[in-house]
Amino acid sequence: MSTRAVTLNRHILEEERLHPGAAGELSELLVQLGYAAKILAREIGRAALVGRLGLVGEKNATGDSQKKLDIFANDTVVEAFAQTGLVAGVVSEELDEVKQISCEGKAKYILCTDPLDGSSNTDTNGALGTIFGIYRRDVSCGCDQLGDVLRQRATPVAAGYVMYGTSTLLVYTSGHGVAGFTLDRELGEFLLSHENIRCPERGRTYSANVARIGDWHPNIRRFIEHLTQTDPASGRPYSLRYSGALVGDVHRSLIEGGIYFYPPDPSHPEGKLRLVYECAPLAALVEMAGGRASDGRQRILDIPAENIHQRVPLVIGSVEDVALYEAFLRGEES
Ligand code: AFP
Repeated sequence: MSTRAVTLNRHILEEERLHPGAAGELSELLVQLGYAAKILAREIGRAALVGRLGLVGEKNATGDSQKKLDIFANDTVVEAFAQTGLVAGVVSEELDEVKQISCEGKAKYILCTDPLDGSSNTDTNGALGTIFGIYRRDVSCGCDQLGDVLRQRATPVAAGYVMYGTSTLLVYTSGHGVAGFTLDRELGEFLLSHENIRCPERGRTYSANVARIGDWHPNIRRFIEHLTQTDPASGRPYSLRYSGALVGDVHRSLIEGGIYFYPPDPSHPEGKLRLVYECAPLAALVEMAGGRASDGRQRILDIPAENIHQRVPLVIGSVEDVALYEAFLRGEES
């Protein structure tokens, strides 16, 4: 192992130097995120050995049956951030309300997180992830207005995901490009493995739960027909890849190009994915890497959050593929 390898913590400190006047608080939060990710990587890896697979028998705020790992992941991430004293509140898929942590002046941040994305994959060893967005709060706003930050269409000051797959990857941005780190389990360190990630402008794969195609807008069906027609000159047909975990499908699009979409349907009239802790953090990251993210019509980061568990349609990935989806949806393409 070369000592020239860049650890996550060193990268965070180098990024901090790019923020004149930074006090190191955001860095401290990102270091804690890395720590929580290591714990989750270990526990997810041995969940079947320690009775941590399966359901807890409860439902979360958005009606999903909670898995034991959902609860463990939520407690691990919340605890890791709470102990810094820098977080005023946490918005989580597993918490009905904003969890107020501290009202002190130094608690300048709000964490929005999906602690375990793709939890329907837990018992089948499929891809899993953790999504996070860190927002700065206006400390003049009292603690009971934490949600206000989200209504201001704030863009996260840092965002990213952890992907628990064949290896454990942490991909993040704090405003200066997107970088990816692979967990070296022996060393217990996240090491820089993907420097300055740029999302290819076009891909060759699409990710969507096409079992629902009959419920989608006819223009979306035309978009899929277009993608699946054979035309080597335009790189078609695209292949279908759907992991059941947004993080897994967005990661593929970020690295190889491609598009993920989850349109509205009768059982999800607003879309399925949650704006504040799934879509907005990933939109901030993908845009930073040159990609695009919208609800099919409006940029995700321009959508004000009316409530913390608000759902929106999502299309995200390569800039040309997402733009084409939007053009089809408007009926400009056929
Ligand atoms: P869970 O985290 O509740 O498993 O949901 C996963 C998810 O939010 C996203 O990660 C997937 O892409 C999508 O939902 C899968 O939804 P369908 O099962 O309806 O395709």
